Amino acid sequence: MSTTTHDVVDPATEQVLTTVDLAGVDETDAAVARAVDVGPAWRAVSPADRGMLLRRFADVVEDHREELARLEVANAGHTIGNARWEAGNVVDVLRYYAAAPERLFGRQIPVAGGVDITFKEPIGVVGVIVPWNFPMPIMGWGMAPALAAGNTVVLKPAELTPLTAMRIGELALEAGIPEGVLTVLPGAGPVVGERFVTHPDVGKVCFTGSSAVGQGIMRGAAEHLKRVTLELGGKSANIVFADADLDAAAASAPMSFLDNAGQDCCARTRILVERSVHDAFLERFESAVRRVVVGDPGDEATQMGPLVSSRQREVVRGYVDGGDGHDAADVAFRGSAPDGAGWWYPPTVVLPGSTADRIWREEVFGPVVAVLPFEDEAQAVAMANDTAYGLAGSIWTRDVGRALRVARGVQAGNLSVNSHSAVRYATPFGGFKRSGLGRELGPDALDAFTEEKNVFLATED
Ligand code: TXE
Repeated sequence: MSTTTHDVVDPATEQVLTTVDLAGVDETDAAVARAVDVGPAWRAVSPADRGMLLRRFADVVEDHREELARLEVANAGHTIGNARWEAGNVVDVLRYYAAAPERLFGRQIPVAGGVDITFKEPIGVVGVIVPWNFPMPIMGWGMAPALAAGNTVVLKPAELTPLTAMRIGELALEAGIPEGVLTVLPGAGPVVGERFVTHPDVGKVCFTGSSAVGQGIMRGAAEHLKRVTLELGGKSANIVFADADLDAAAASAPMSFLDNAGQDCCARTRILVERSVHDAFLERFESAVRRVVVGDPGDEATQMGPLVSSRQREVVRGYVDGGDGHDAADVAFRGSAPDGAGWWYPPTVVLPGSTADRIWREEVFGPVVAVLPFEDEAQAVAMANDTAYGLAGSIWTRDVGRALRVARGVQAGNLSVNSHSAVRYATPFGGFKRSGLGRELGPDALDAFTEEKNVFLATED
């Protein structure tokens, strides 16, 4: 029985949308037990039929795309345009991995005395822990490859944003995914999430969230030698060289840190500009930032909505205004934000005194970007790498050789040249250094949700 509930709030209005029962340890254990029970039957579904079920799941999500998008606008404050993309991303990811059950190829390896073959076996029960910043896509990235590979899944959405995950869980049943194969379990991180880590029948934990909690999960997983994938924070660089198309670089830079109100692990929150074009870039960038439409996330014209919670807004304010022994940041200019109810925060551009400033080094997770000049290519790469994180980054230049050199030099998992695009379902996504461990999406995720088994068959006496 649930002992606690959580009020789910619309961040644009501060109105309570609904109250959700939070699972406890007993309910988590029951969901894991069910996932163990149905595992053999799910693995016994033929590869073609498992693919067909995932395709049908994608179709049902697609049929409910607008409903899911509207739900995310209300629950997370995402703009309607983004929320439609996010629901569509679940569809795309399910369709991409629907092809996988029939393509989980092993290998035949030449050896003496017999035949050696490998199989990609499911791990068993996978616990997926989802954060509040991208509830739908991150749910899809965990569950789709896990299910395709024959695992069963227990998934915990974030306390703040459980509604779309709960609805997608219902749609899975509607699509014919057998009961217990995917269980969505709203609950508190330190209760349900932690139980995934300690439960002996959960073979793998797939976590996206803060570095601090990720570290705790890895520590706990070490106790049980449990498999983990960790997708943590970022402080990604947007490097603008003097030979770049400056208009394009300046026009695209605002949404590279303002998308999802900056609550994006790939947000390009450090802009490095070659000194000779620093002022010209800043001038163009300022007018682009001021033009960003911040407001009602349900309005088609809106580009940026509110922050997810008042707590998150306090965190962001703290970084900009200082306090608790920290200096205030030097704000160069700001965009606009509505007054009144809702956890609004304006797009904010700061000019740090040096790379030692807190705002240059730490993940703010809000609509705040810091800009610093650099002298040459070597310094740009050194500055980009002078961070504990290594998730994403952008390089703006017309010189192809430089683009590749710098891309190879920056220690991050996902780099884009003359673009800020970081996520494609067919390509690997994940971080270097403290941004995480392992890769999601693309073919790599199938390896992350399978164990490779080697079988030797003797053919000689
Ligand atoms: O994350 P938490 P929070 C960063 C971002 C943000 C900060 C804090 O900088 O400001 O983290 O956000 C579950 N065992 N990112 O506090 O707590 C929790 O219930 C197991 C970056 O919301 O890490 C939720 O489902 N699970 C990030 C999920 O972990 C636990 C996205 C994430 O919550 C747990 C989110 C525990 N002990 C925040 N404690 C990204 N990489 O994009 C919490 N959880």
